Amino acid sequence: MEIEVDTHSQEQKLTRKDFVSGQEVRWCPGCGDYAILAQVQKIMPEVGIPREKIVFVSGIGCSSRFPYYMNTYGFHTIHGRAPAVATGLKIANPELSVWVVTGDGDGLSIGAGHFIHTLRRNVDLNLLLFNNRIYGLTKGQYSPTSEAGKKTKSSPWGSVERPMNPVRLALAAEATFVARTVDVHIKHMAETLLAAAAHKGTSFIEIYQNCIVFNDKTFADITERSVRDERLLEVVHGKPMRFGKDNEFGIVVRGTRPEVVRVDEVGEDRILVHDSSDPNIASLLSKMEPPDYPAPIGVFYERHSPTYDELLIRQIENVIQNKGPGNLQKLLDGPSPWEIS
Ligand SMILES: Cc1ncc(C[n+]2csc(CCOP(=O)(O)OP(=O)(O)O)c2C)c(N)n1
Ligand code: SF4
Repeated sequence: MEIEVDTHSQEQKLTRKDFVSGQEVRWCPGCGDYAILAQVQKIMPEVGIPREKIVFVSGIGCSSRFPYYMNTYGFHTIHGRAPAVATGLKIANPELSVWVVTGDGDGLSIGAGHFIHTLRRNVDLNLLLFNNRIYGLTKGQYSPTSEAGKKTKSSPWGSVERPMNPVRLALAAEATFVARTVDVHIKHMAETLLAAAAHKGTSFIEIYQNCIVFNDKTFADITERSVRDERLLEVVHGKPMRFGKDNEFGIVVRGTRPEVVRVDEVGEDRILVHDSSDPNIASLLSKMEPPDYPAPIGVFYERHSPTYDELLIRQIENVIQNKGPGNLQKLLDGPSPWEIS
């Protein structure tokens, strides 16, 4: 895809509009994808990377139409394979800021292997998973994140599968940045996207996204304005985990289990303080799900580790320094070729 070039010099501060492509947006009216697109376009000037050094890579699905709508480089690849293509891009051109956009079907069904290994390798890219708990593009089949019992065209009597929790999967894959946000909570989404952009290594964000046509209101019980304060727990590093309209509730840990309490009954000192460098806290948060707990959003976990691209490029440089640039033909010819007879 070509960037629509204008006469903006790089010194000139870009705005949200500079990241809007001329492509007609083809999502259904009211789809949560619009809000995500708007926030990504909004934060890009703040990320401060020139457009020609940014690339959005996607697989297949409604969410995967995303690169068309960004006035950056883009690559609409094949189903589930966006992380593999993005890894290649980053290694070939480490100067690029690489973003992967995937859905719960694209990233966690056909693409589950690529998803896990990208996180495990800590490739320096940003991975946004639009979770609408359904296959949108193919008109409403259940996905790996659909709730048990979900009735769809491919599960007419209800899904008998247990849903996957993408945050738990990312933590288990040793991801170095794991976060969750919500399409309707735009301020939170923008902050989370900026935190992901600042992270070196794979940053993973699960974004709860409403598919108004095939799975409307799937997250309404936690995201509707009237219940949001009581059902969402916004975790911030260094801050006590409190929620509720007047922050009247909090999380304490008894033994190994989190528990919801009234802050005035136990005292502020007992409330668990979020530490995003602590994998145990991240694990505990990842297991907290409604109706027993509020749904946590924010940066669950972040640690700094060498990235795959960095290590690989350094290794290649070292080998070239010690052994010379190599000869591909010589490699293909020997040392032990054989002929098929
Ligand atoms: C190899 C292959 N298998 C299956 C499909 C059909 N297919 C297209 S998109 C999709 C799932 C999309 O769901 P999701 O990733 O959740 O994206 P959404 O459309 O909900 O944004 C499937 C199964 C395909 N295009 N290619
Ligand atoms: S089918 Fe669902 S996910 Fe796809 S564009 Fe329409 S509302 Fe969005």
